[in-house]
Amino acid sequence: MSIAIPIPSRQLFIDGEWREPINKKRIPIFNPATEEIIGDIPAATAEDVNIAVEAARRALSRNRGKDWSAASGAHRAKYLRAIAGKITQRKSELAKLEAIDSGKPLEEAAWDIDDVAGCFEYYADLAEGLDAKQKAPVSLPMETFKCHILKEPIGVVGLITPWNYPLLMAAWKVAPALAAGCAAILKPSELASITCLELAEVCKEVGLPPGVINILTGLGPEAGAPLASHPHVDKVAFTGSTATGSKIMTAAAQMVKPVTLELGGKSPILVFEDVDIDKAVEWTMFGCFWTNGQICSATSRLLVQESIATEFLDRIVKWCKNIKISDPMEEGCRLGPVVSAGQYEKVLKFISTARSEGATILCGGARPQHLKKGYFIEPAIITDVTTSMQIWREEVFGPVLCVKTFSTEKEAIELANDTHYGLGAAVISKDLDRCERVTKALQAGVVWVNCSQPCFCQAPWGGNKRSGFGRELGEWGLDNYLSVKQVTQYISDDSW
Ligand code: TXE
Repeated sequence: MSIAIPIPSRQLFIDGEWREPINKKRIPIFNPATEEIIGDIPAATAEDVNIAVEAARRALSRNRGKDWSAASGAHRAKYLRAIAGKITQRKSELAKLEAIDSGKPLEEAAWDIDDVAGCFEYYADLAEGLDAKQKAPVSLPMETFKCHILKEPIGVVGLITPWNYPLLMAAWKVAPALAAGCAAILKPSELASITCLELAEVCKEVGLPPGVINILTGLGPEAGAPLASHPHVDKVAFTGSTATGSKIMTAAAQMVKPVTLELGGKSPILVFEDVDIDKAVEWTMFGCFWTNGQICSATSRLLVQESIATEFLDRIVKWCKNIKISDPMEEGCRLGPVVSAGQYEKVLKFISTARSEGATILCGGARPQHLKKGYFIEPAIITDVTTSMQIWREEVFGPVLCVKTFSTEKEAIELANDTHYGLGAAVISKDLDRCERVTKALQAGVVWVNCSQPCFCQAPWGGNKRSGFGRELGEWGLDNYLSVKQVTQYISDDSW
């Protein structure tokens, strides 16, 4: 039972206007719950990217940037608040579009839209605060010189985002970029772009100056690659796979332009024997299966202490068997389909490889019997895993949890850090001293203690190792889009 909602038909958003792509091509949109085509989006190519970059540069030079980059932070904050207001007004519709497009349960999509509005509000506050931070003095060891710093927008920025949190990942980049006074070109994922095109409509409605935000939908190699390598794009921020992140970094390196990369993960959750089992089960399940397991920080490797392993596994298997898997628009849905046919095949292949390598699929890992169509996969719990198996080492990005047991804290930490990735990690224990020790030992950019996945736009987000570098959100997110200028003045008694 799918709730019908009209899918808006949009064009590319360039220089404050809707424009057909130069080659007039469009990409079909699939509803992952029904496998039906429900609309299409424009397919930008390098020519459209060039036009958008020119528009963004004009936005920064128009009136010498006075209406945007050289305006006060307080001026820009008004637009950010207006965007937040419009998003909140359209929350119900945007959440439905997000659920239909990405497959995430409607309830979760509605939380995302709240977070999107909250992110724009938060960066409006930071934009206002930016004015007071200008001309911050730097103390020098010589009185004959004085020094201060100016924080200036970095320029035109290319923002390339994924499909798991389509509008929220866009907000994490667009809001701080605009707060800083940059002009942006956003390239959302071709697998889920609908709400990002609605963001364009919102920006048009609030009267954002033309060219300040340009939104180009299209394929990665055709629209994303020319954006990343464009000589007049001053910075690139990317969230997505490690393989694509590496390509973007290579392209940026040719121009010596800065990048921030938020890439894949294989995050562990460490459950010690002293836990409250009910709470530990809830956080483990939420950490792994929220957004259908398609979260870069999903705690997809469970490390559970031997003494409670049997009971814990029984409990999580029961939880998996009772979860409501359905069309994301259905009330009470906890697990929808994965995003696409490609992702569906990829996840099933991971599971069959794990089986052939000797792992045990304790439950799930196949299409639920009651759903004949759609990219649905029952949540899988996988045991008898070795550290050399693909399922232990590589990001699956689907409803799959692999499990290993440990006997000591030292062993748990070693297993947790046995990965090329370093995005998230969680530790669950009543012993807070232990939590602190383990937190320090974990190689991850985000550590959750007695929880997994809560995320606040005030706190820094990002990873280590092959999960990327740079931090989004909080003040760190704003700094991504600011350039620091040193101004040093010679103070002399001489007349000159
Ligand atoms: O990712 P891509 P895909 C992981 C997850 C998933 C896998 C593949 O494991 O199974 O990546 O998903 C754009 N130059 N994550 O193929 O390719 C692309 O159009 C410039 C983790 O969707 O990384 C999209 O806008 N851009 C992740 C964006 O990059 C290019 C979230 C992400 O797509 C490009 C999503 C190119 N050459 C997937 N090629 C996370 N960290 O949250 C593609 N793109």
